[in-house]
Amino acid sequence: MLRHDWALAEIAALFAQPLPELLFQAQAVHRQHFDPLEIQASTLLSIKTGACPEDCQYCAQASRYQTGLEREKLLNVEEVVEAARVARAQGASRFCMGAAWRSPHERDMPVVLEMVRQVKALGMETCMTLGMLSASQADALAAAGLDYYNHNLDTSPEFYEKIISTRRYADRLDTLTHVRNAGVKVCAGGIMGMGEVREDRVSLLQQLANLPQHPESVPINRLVPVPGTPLAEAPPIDELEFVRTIAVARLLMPKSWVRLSAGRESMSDSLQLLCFMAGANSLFLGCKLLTTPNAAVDRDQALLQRTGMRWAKVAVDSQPEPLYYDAMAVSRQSVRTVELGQDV
Ligand code: SAM
Ligand code: DTB
Ligand code: SF4
Repeated sequence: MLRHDWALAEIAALFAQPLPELLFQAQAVHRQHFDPLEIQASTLLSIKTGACPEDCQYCAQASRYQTGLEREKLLNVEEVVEAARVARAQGASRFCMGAAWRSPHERDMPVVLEMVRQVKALGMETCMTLGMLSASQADALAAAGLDYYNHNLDTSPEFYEKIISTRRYADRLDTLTHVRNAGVKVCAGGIMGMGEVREDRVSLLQQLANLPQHPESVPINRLVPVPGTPLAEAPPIDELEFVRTIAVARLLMPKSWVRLSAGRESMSDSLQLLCFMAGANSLFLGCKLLTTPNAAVDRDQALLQRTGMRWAKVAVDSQPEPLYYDAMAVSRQSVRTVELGQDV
């Protein structure tokens, strides 16, 4: 049964267990709802880069930090569709488009709506992360056929103001409400390793799990330290604490895709496998995240082959061409169709 009434003490008790116990529980729950051999792959594209007015201390794209990033205007629809085609050929089932905006300007909405329509027409799932949304913007994205909207809570309500001052935690929650009400699937998670303590990780997971409906997708990012940002020198989170966080996210949100998100480039294959065994079953595929490098596609393909795992194939409405790129010679029969939109 899915719960939405987790107390902080209960979550803290899950975290505090011996790691082998916690991993065993997380795996048991994972196997009730998912094929543990399948990993869902999303590819990211920055459709508008840099010059962001916000002050998120981790971010390469905030204009107030000297990160040396080259800013780029909103891409045109053709460039985005071409990138989506490449991602599909590499095995990605979802294409995520991110913009360095506080919130989308009305002037840009027709362009992003067209991006959604055309990427969807390739037979891929679509996701966007454009900052805060009004209810009417969320409705417009839903009408264009957007499958997911990513908007992270990033950290606990208590730690949030140490990381971002240009908007409030409540603003983030309001956007998630607008997305949910519009009927778009919610992708919401956070970043580990920003100097927060375990209580903050407990509190962030409580916020996510106690939403009226669990986010269908929960990205767990490990901070990518970006030179020039205030968090450039943040000490990295302990690896096993990171694994614990994934395991507890899996226990609290059993039917959600838990994504091992930013930070994989600097993780060993063994650590990534441990994260999968703790219940992570999704990742970003492609050599770049938004502005920073990601693990190489060849390395990810090899990781799946070495571990005997495979890409999850996702059912989408229109599928004009085969979605699955058979790079690792996985037989057709072994590609199980995963139905999304679980009843949470
Ligand atoms: N501007 C929009 C917003 O902030 O909602 C969308 C893009 S923003 C880059 C998306 C998310 O990426 C952030 O909420 C944060 O969780 C994550 N992120 C950004 N920079 C990161 C970094 N250096 N390391 C890990 N995660 C990061
Ligand atoms: C999420 O949780 N992680 C992605 C996606 N949602 C948009 C972004 C990671 C960004 C990492 C830093 C960068 O490349 O700029
Ligand atoms: Fe802007 Fe998003 Fe980066 Fe914050 S995380 S500075 S809102 S691009």
